[in-house]
Amino acid sequence: MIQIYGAKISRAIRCLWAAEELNLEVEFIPVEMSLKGLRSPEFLALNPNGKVPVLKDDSFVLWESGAICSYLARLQPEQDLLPRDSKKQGLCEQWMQFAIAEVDAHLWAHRRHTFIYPEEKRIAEVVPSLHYEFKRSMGVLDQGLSNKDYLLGDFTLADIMIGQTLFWAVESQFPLVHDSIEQYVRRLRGRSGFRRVIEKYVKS
Ligand SMILES: N[C@@H](CCC(=O)N[C@@H](CS)C(=O)NCC(=O)O)C(=O)O
Repeated sequence: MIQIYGAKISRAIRCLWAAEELNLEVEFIPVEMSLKGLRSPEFLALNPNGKVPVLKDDSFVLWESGAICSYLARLQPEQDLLPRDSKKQGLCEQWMQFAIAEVDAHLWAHRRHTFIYPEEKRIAEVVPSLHYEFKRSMGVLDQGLSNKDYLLGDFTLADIMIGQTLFWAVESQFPLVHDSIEQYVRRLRGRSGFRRVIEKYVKS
């Protein structure tokens, strides 16, 4: 069975959510989120970057949450979670990369400069620019949604990658700025696939 290494509160949720929407059974392997767990020789042999999520399918190993979600979706192509139509697939990947580069990156930098880095490495002056860039991305997302329930019309991996990142933004008290995005977040949280992830992996 496919194994997903991760933690309850981590980007592994994206992959568990994709698996749930695809009705794919996966085994969740919790990893100790400390340098001891993530930088152990055993874990570094799986992911030299020392981060979760990691997927293991027999001897095949894959890391980076977006790549893992795409791998899972390709196992069930008929469900079009990663659309087979090349133009729709391009748009799906566009939003997946936007999630990482234009939303996740700002939240992650904010976290590093507010509490992850030791105090002497934190640069308080970058924090306003991270809020500025995040807000700008919300404007782009608002336009992308333009009265649609999901970014491509139908639910796809783009919504999983953006959605989990927005849940994280809410926890970090980054305003979502637009009503359309607030409603989108509520719609995503209400999906049965996402609620099963919470029941199976987060609450347990
Ligand atoms: N771009 C990577 C980011 C992975 C990542 O930063 N994971 C976090 C948990 S959500 C982690 O393992 N952090 C440990 C560390 O940075 O040492 C992905 O999307 O998979």
